[in-house]
Amino acid sequence: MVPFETHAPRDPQPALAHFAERRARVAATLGEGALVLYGGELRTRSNDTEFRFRPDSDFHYLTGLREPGAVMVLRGGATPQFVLFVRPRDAEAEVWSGRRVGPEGAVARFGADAAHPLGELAEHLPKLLDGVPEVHVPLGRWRALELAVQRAIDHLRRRNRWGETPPDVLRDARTTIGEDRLVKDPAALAALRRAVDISTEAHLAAMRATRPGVFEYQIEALLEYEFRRRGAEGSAYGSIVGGGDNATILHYVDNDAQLRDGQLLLVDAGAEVDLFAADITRTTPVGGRFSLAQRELYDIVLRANRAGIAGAVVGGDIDSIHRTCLRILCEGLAGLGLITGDLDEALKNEAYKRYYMHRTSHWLGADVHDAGYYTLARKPRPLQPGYVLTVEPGLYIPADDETAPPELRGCGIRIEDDVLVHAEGPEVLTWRVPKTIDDIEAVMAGA
Ligand SMILES: [Mn+2]
Repeated sequence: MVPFETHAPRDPQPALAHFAERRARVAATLGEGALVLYGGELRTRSNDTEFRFRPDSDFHYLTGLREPGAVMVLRGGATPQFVLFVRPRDAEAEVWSGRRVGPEGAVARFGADAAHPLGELAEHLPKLLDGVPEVHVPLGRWRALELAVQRAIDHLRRRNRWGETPPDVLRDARTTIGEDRLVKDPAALAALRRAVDISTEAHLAAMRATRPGVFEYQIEALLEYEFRRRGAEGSAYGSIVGGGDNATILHYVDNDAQLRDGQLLLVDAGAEVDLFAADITRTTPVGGRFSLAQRELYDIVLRANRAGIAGAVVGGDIDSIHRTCLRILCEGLAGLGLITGDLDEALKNEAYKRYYMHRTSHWLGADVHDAGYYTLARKPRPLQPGYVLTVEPGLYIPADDETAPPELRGCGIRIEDDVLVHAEGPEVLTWRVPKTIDDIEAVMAGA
């Protein structure tokens, strides 16, 4: 088997122009203010080994730099505008733990107007913040970064009599950048589309491999093999592979059970490409065919998924999408006898919560649950062209629910698509992942 030849390798030195465009957009919102971000650091996995480094999404979104221990300063009204602080070059350390870009590389390759070793942050930060009225820093995210900013402000305050002016407003940088990240730019969309593409192939492979006797972790391994071999960085989040009543555990990640005939398998998995995430869920019958009762339950969720997607239009909002889905799910639950009485009453008293306990949508982007507020001034935020969101209704029937038909007990179904809002209407990025009963059964039968 030579499965690699058809896939273009990832460019180890990708074009960086879009990062400069993002900085220009964000800088234009800063006025005379400054933005200070930290890229994060290595985290211990056990004893002296670490998790693979994954930079902070905001930091990477504006720099493209993937090194631990880097700080960026972006100023709206002064030069140098874009300043990076990075680990200095160190031949011996680089032999052990990998190449470093160093201050020179930060200028030459990453477009910084100036760059310094990280150890000089305390010396330079007051100069960069002198006369800046407000500082945007992620509040409550990196204690060391907030402390460095605080110290720089203290320094400027003490020097006020000598002509220096401290900032006196701190703003949450996540709000500032979240606004920009909400509307996906061309580079973000290209990465998202590629993440979805790769995830689509992985879900198809998972469907083809699903059969009685297979273990959940084997499906997980297959998904992640497909992600990596097709050039994704890996999984954007812990893959959920849950057969039978494991599918009723929303964040099930044990993935260690053996699949049995008659069960449904819920797979929630997505690849990460250029640090953008796909997020896809499909539910398939382990034995290749849905039972009649399973079809009935599946159809309810599919109808909710489609109605929810139809609501992903300019001026719509994720609260209305959620309510649309809830109504369809509740009608379905009533039809199955799982909730009784008046529909509006059931919606109001949340009788459905036993079977549907999560929200229907979240933003999708560099983080799987992406940046940007959902609610503004206590009102749901209207959708705009360029927003990307998930639509993921589900129904989860507890294994011990005596009111449910026996064949539905321990069934969990979720159908999750990634949707891009256009002025003309919703685009389902994940349209190629089969979701009708016929299409799923055809793929599982070898189509
Ligand atoms: Mn999701």
